[in-house]
Amino acid sequence: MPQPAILLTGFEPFGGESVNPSWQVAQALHGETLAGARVQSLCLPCAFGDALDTLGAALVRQRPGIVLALGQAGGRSDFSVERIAINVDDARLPCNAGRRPIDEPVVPGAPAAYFATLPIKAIVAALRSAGLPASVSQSAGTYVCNHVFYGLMHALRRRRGVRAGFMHLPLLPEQAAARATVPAPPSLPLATLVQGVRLALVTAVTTTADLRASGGAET
Ligand code: PCA
Repeated sequence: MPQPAILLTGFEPFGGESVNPSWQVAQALHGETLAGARVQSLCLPCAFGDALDTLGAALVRQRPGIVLALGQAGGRSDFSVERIAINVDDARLPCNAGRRPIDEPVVPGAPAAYFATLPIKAIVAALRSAGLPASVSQSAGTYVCNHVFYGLMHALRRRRGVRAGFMHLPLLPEQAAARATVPAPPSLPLATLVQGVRLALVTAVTTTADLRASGGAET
């Protein structure tokens, strides 16, 4: 039986960078068929509001069965599988459209948070078994990535059977090398990022009940 399509999103560069690993990875996987499910990739603007307009149109047009949104997380060292999206925008940097919301809801009047509906524990376990560093993350921040993650989960709240989530990725080595910080921030090569996201998607397609394994943290 053919599997429902996968919508895989990445972001355009932001914060003065010329690349964003999330879009590099999504682009590399566009058109692949994983465990019977075809991947369709989409680049989102790194802009409050506009990103959700672009994503919302794709959800209507493509009717995916699985959605994985990807984003860059400078400073993180592993595949960071997000557990929860929160209903707040609080930007330290202006987004690419120059917007800098402070303590505004993503969706006024909507719930404080939504949980990812992808099997996050199974994804972390699959990546680790393949020798790739991964963990559950308890916060996707309060910038455009969390905004997209929250808006995605809100848009899908009544779509039974459609599962979605968010994964943050470390920088690419060339981005880390160009940063002025000492030591340079952690990074993973593009081929490794592509391998990990591919495995995460295969796991999402083939796992319906998540693993019961600890993915917690004390802080
Ligand atoms: N990372 C940013 C926004 C776009 C991206 O790739 C974030 O973590 O919010």
